[in-house]
Amino acid sequence: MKHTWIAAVAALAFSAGTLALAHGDAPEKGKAQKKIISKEEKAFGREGDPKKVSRTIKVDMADTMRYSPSALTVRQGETVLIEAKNSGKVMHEIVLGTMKELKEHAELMKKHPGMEHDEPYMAHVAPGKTEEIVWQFTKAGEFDFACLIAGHFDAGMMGKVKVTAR
Ligand SMILES: [Cu+2]
Repeated sequence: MKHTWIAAVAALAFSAGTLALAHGDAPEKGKAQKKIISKEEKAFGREGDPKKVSRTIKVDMADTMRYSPSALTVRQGETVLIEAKNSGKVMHEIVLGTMKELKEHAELMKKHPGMEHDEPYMAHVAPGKTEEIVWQFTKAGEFDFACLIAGHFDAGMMGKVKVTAR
């Protein structure tokens, strides 16, 4: 009896190991672990260096299709860690961008609901989980963030980031 139990545990451990392998190079602990930082400048900034994070901003996502807070203020040049928590029971995401880009992206998501993408300015968060975005807001202005999962954007799951000039 004891042997059967040990065998079952070993089998479980083995399958867990295989699962981790199947995951490939998927980041396990969010973007903060990534070594190569993209130099690409977007209208709303660039990927941030985790070592230069000056502030952590917590954003909660709920099945009411709302973010809280839904309005963020950062200083131009500031690198922030956005900690996005999904308190809901369905998948949510937070995608930084300009309203124009986000609208286009949301339309694309409607046509291809299973579309997989991962960029430094977005985090897909499973129910009960927390994921991180490290972003440097290099330009002053008003930007947006939204959940582009089909139906969520249309339900108003969006927020604003105000970047104040330094
Ligand atoms: Cu959502």
